[in-house]
Amino acid sequence: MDLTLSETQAMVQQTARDFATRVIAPKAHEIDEEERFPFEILKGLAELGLMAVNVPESLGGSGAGVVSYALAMQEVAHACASTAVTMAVSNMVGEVIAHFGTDAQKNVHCRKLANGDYVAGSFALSEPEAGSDPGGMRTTARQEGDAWVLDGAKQWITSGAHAGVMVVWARTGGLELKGTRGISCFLVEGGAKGLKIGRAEDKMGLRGSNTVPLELDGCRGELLGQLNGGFKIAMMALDGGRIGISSQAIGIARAALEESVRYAKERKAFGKPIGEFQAMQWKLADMKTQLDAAHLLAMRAASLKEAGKNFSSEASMSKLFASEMAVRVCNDAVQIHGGYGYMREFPAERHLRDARVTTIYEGTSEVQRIVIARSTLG
Ligand code: COS
Repeated sequence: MDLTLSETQAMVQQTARDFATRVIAPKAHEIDEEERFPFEILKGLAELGLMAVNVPESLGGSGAGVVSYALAMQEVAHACASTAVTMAVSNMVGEVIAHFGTDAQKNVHCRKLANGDYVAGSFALSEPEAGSDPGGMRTTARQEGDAWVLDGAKQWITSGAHAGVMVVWARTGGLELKGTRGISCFLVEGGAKGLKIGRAEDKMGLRGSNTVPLELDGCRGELLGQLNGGFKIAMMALDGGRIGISSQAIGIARAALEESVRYAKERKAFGKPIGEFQAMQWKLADMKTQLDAAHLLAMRAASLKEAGKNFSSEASMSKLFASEMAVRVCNDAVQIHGGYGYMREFPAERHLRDARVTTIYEGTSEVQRIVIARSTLG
């Protein structure tokens, strides 16, 4: 098995790493502290082609593939997890539109997501009473002439207040199409009439990302993909999205490990650096091993998707392992830093808060286990 990166993959990784180190990392603390949406950084990411990494070049994207996307996501998350989730959702929205949109939809929205005309894209599936079970959604859409009109509420929508375009799911089926079968997918433009943005959530982590509830009150949308075929679009998008969140978790955990190593070499106790104690060495060894295992799972899922093979269960394994690994590794990083690890001044505290949601969004660990178990049982 050859794990060597292609020229394109190595270049995308290096481009993302340079920008993350030079521009994003120095601002990460302030973005978190001030809950500041990083407009200027997102513009910079778009200029580097990182807001549509796996969208074809013919639609304005980078066409660099899924492995490149996963590597870029790791680098950005290593610097700032809030910026990374905004980038992840925008990339996912660009891919969904590139895959299911009409030529007109693709040409407008993919290009604007890729070139930064849209600062971000949003993915509006969850509702106040339908998160893990999107088949239970209540938002409806009805046709009025050529247009579709949506009514309902969406919850926890990343970048909702700033998105140029959102993919929004709603019920279109009659009584005979209950559950997952009667759901369609729509494109709603930012600022559309009838789209009301609620107050930004006050979150534990990812405080620089924007998370809002939406109210759809006679909101106009355009059908994306087939009528009543929306649930599959959501599932396919989330399969790919889970590779992005795995990579985000890996990036956060890698930052936590690197800071732990630095601290373990500098901090002295009982007359020597704490890194010379076996208690610290074993912790660092476990952190590194889990991190590399998560990276390999992410690379496998990304390679399968890139090769056009089935990757749903592998993406779930990757997301399950990487997100839970990140919480453990970031928790260990706080422990290694001792009292300082609990202080806002040290990044270890932010990493733990940022990592925590990765076991929840884009499918909880419990949902990932459902997907993996179904595929294992056949
Ligand atoms: N790709 C394509 N199609 C898929 C699919 C996938 N990965 N997973 C399921 N489908 C299809 C099924 O084949 C089925 O099609 P038919 O109606 O033609 O038989 C349909 O979708 C319904 O599938 P299923 O019966 O498995 O749906 P469930 O309601 O049992 O849901 C889970 C399955 C739990 C896996 C799904 O609801 C899920 O992923 N939930 C989490 C949602 C999530 O991640 N939310 C976070 C939102 S973003 S923060």
